[in-house]
Amino acid sequence: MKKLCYSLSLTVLLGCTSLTKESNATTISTTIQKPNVIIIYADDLGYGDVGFAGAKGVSTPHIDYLSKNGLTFMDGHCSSATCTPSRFSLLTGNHAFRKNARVLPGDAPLLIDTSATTLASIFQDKGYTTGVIGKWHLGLGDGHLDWNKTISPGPKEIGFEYSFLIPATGDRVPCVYVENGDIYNADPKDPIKVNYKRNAFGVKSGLDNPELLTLEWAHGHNQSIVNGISRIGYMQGGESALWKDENMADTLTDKATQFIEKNTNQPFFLYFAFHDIHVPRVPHPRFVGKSKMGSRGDAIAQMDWCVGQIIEKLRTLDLLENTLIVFSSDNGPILDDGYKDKASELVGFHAPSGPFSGTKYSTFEGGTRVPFIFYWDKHIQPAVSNALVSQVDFLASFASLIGYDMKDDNSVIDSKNYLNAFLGKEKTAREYLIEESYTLAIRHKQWKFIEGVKKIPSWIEEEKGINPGLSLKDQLFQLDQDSSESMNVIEHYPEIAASLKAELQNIQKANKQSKAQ
Ligand code: NG6
Ligand code: CA
Repeated sequence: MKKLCYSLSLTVLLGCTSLTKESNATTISTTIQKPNVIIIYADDLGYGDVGFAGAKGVSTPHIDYLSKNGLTFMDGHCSSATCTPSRFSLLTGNHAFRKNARVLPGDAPLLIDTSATTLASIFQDKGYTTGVIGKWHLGLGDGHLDWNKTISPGPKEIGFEYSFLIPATGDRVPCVYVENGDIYNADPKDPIKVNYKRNAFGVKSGLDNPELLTLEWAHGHNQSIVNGISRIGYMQGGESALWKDENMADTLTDKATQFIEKNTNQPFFLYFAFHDIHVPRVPHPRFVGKSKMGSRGDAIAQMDWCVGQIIEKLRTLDLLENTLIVFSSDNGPILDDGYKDKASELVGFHAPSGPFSGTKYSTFEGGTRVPFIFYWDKHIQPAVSNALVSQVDFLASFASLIGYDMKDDNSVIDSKNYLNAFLGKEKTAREYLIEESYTLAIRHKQWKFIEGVKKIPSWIEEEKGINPGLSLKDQLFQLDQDSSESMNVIEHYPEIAASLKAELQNIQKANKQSKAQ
């Protein structure tokens, strides 16, 4: 077997048995080879959408393999119940409320400060080749974006050497890939124009030309038509570059496996962000009918296949033992997210959020508690962990893994080092955890406090048919007795609610000088 001896092999502090919850003060140092790290990030995949968590009507053998042979977190969270904020936290180590990050239109400027330390920049700093492949949704350019010129700033300016992107989401224009800042397969004679305010180009739309659609829209998504599907936003041109939704999983997986192949002899960090299972769900014909749940289930099967391709590629290249794989999702599940794809009608007994209430957009647990696996052959022992963990901590934890010193770093406020929990060496992690949606919630021990809102956005229930978990008043739930958050007990425990509210405010106030818990 080929042993990988990277020239940059480093000393990593691991294996301390007497750590305090936050301590970096490890005492035993072990020399290990510098591992590759791959974060596989599914989109809108719920806690219960995977086989090992009880999915019905679809099987996910490759994700189940990671779970069975890795460390599966039962209380693992993305930072927010929607995409852009979660991705922002994943990459910056900061909560999205600090930047007021919301779901972005496809022509938004880059949301991440290029001078900030990021998950990518720490790996780059330590000599890794870094790459991002798949859905971006963090904005591109400086606010004066011309899609026909090399786009900057973008992933490169925050630490990704290679990028192959869906710029925003599959349901937003422009429906083209961007490779290293340039439109993939662009034809300079057919420039691309994008407008999110109005149909400035007079193009056909889902609203005016429903006869052209192969997938009907339910709400929103009635503007430019690309590949028979109407999207959010208007675009013109770029015919040669337009993606085919049914080939997207193959295209992205090819790019990811090529990236791995190219970096066989040097350490790499790959952030592989799937389009699946976000809308529009248009799996390749070979996955159609693979589930009993229509296109949403088929997209889960397709996504699982992509995971399998990555594992297989690593195995073929003899890299599996030297690669730490994280599998997770950017927010909870959603059935109807704007297209008539029968996800609700065909869901049957399948519970996308598992035993929890709430989904994408919701403040209840189903909004942020997602599939969450750390797999590292021979280094992480197969187990289940009940530690309270968050993706916001990946930055500081991976910094610890690769020996990046964050002591003097002031751009990262919220990310904390819980490497020992992520490697299965400790059973506990966060004492407090923030969940973002239209409000903020804070978890502590068995308690969950949800801050009241001034107004409950009506569209969450009306359009999406989901319980937003919001109230005009503060709420308190006792999760050990009420995991579905059905009984607000704030009147019984006012002092607990008050202390959690105070802690939430402390965390909100934390800044670069006084970092959060
Ligand atoms: C919403 C879209 C939804 C989805 C979401 C972002 C409508 C009515 N809804 O505005 O379809 O695109 O934004 O999803 O347009 S996320 O996973 O990227 O956060
Ligand atoms: Ca998402």
